[in-house]
Amino acid sequence: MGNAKSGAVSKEILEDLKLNTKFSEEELCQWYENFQKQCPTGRISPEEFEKIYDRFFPNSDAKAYAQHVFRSFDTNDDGTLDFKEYIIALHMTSSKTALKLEWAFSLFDVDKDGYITKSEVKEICQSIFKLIPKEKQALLPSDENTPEKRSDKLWSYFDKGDNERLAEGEFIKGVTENEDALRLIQYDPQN
Ligand SMILES: [Ca+2]
Ligand SMILES: [Ca+2]
Repeated sequence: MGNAKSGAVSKEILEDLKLNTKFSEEELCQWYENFQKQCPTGRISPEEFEKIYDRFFPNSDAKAYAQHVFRSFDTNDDGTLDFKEYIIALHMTSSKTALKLEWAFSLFDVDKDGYITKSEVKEICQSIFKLIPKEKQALLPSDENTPEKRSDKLWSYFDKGDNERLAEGEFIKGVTENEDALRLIQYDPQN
């Protein structure tokens, strides 16, 4: 413990992650050790990330959703997740109490232009819908039981025309003020 060994996580990244996540230094070092074992290259590819999601959603098709999540955490746009991006992802998605809304915004902002359009909402709703096992899809209310209906319903909470777009503040305000909207931007397998 505490000895700087080759291959250890850099002090700079460690300090940064301690500041920006709920993880302690010990936890982060443990994560790093696991990360290096599973990813000797130090980079997670989209395919590896999809496999992680497959394990969480064995009864549904998580591929499209995993690709969107991957994109939202690949902050430097190099097509891989490094340790820092991976830990931020873990921190954002493992939070049980509140979904991190800034992250949710970046998930929906598919082309990363700082706004969410109705077609982006539709694209993410389609990937969320695929996370829902077939038998649970059958139990959905009639205004949410297709990806199109789900995205129309979600979009209606933001009071925007079909060709208008949502800024981050408007998105966060909309889902904070409306429980239904908050529920529709995610899929919780426990429910
Ligand atoms: Ca990256
Ligand atoms: Ca956008």
